[in-house]
Amino acid sequence: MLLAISRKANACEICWLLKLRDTLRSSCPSIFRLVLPPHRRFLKNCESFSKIMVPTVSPIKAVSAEVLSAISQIGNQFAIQGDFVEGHEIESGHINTTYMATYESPDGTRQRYILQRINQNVFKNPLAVMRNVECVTRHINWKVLRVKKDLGGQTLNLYPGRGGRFWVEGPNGGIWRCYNCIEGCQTYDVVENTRQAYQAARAFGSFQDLVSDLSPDQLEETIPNFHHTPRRLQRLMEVAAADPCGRLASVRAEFDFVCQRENITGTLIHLHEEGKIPIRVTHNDTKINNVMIDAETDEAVCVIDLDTVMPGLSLYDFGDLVRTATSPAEEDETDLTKVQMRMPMYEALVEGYLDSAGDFINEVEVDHLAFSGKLITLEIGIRFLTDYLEGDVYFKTHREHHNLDRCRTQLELVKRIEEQEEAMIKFARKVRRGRK
Ligand code: GN1
Ligand code: MG
Repeated sequence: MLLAISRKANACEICWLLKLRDTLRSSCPSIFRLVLPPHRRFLKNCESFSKIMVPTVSPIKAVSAEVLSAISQIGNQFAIQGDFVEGHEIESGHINTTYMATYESPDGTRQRYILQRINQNVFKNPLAVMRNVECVTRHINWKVLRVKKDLGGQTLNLYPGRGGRFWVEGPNGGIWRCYNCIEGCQTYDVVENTRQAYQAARAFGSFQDLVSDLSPDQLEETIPNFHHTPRRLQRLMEVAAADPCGRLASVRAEFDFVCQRENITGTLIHLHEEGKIPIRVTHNDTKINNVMIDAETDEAVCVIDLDTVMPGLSLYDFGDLVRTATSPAEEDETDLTKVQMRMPMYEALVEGYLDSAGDFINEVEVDHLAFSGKLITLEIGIRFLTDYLEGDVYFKTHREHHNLDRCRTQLELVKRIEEQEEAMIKFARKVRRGRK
């Protein structure tokens, strides 16, 4: 409860909350333990960040009557019990279109479901995406049930369509699927405290652990070379050479920044080619808003957005956590002075990840945890810049120069990571040593 309140607190209220915490600690130690298990030191770290805490929860948007009717038609194609009562759009993610639909059973109980249309401009083979998602959710649910391995209480489930498959075709085409709604949870675009960072990293590490006995060959590469940073750079070069929208001149500084770092783009691919880091089943989109966090306890409950689950390098998964959890700035922040690499957040990520994935990742992977954050941040910066030069054809945009703003925050974060990379590497090694 304390943390739930603190999420919305202003600076004054935070002081009050911290005082309350101290009172609780001295007068009711048992409640204190209950409220803050088991990583108390993260609340301590949270104090130093209280000034820059920004609560951000995925916005829910009302929809037109026409869209509402389409949602109900699609929902009714799934084996959902009860009657459709309402629907909203969830404005999160740059790729798919997502709605939340509420159904009411005859006894009056209401249940919410997630209906999502796969973006076929991005996922050229949506049925392969569905096969991967089915394979991974089945594997995880089996383990949670039979082996009693759990990652946080709720798991992601696909609902069958009335035709028996786990997807249906929408009235205007498109492939739709239906998931259970993970209740009592929120997602965050910006991490508020180190406890959330620790939890998110532990959840993604647990996810990798849960699928570690699933052969990567079982999954299809739904977007070829998704995290092949040199190819991403090559694509940027091609688009820049053609400059279809005449925007290159205005982004010379960003373009040069990226080119100067060409020598690091192939590092992880080379380590893999040399046999030093293995291909595993990876999530490939581990941004912080892809983990559901319990609204009361700040514990990670479930990892979502399995569309890019594919064979990949686990470091790209850890790296995307660094990209999205260490900075207090939104991905599209225009005031670049707000972009920071907050060391305590990084430390919490390393601890959380090594707590759950530490048994199976190797020394070379540990040595590159910090580097992976820099690399994927550069890679996503390259992708936003490419899309900007191409005329915003891939990522959804909501304002002019949106992709350029996003690119700039990424490149700024690369700089901030470079400044602290040595200390970041040392920290990961220290934690690893301490656990041997
Ligand atoms: C896209 O839609 P969303 O936000 O889950 C993208 C990721 C990027 C991310 C950048 C399939 O993910 O690769 O890291 O935007 N997904 C795809 O925020 O390209
Ligand atoms: Mg995604």
